[in-house]
Formats: sequence, structure tokens, C-alpha cells
Amino acid sequence: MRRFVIALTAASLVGLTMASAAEARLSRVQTVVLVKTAQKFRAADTDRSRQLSQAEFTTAGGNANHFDAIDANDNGEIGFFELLRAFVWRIRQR
Ligand SMILES: [Ca+2]
Repeated sequence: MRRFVIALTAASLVGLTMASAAEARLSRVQTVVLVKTAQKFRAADTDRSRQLSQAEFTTAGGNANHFDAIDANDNGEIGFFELLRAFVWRIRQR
């Protein structure tokens, strides 16, 4: 019984460590995506309006054919969270 409890405890600790490692990795990926999106958005938003016009988007290398899909609220501009959602969606498609 004692060996069983020790084995179960060890297995639980290994499982927790693996879960923690996976969570830590996910957290790092989320942070990288968030920081890179913020950097790209800031660089593309040349008039500092906190919105990307279609011209700003394409000048920064965005595909004009994707603009309308990323502009989720159809206001003719891309906000930071619209761009972030597009990046997350793209990552999930890989
Ligand atoms: Ca928009």
C-alpha cells in the first residue's frame, strides 16, 4: 500500500510538472504573440490613431484581400484586438 501511495504521488507530481511545463510554454507563446502583435501594430500605425487604415495595413505588408476579414466590426479600420485575433486565428490554422 505504501509503495502504491508513493508511486501514485510520484505519478501525480510528474503529471503536475508536465502540466506546468505545458502551461508555461503556452503562457510564453501567448506573451510572444501579444508582444509581436503590439510591435507590428505600433509600427504600422504611422498616424498614431490606434487604428490601422487599409493604406497603413498594406504599407506594413498586410494583404489587402485580408483587410475586410480582419476588420471584424466593419468600421473600415483595424484595431489592435482585431489584428491580435487574426494572428491567433492564423497560428491555430498551422
Ligand atoms: Ca475595425
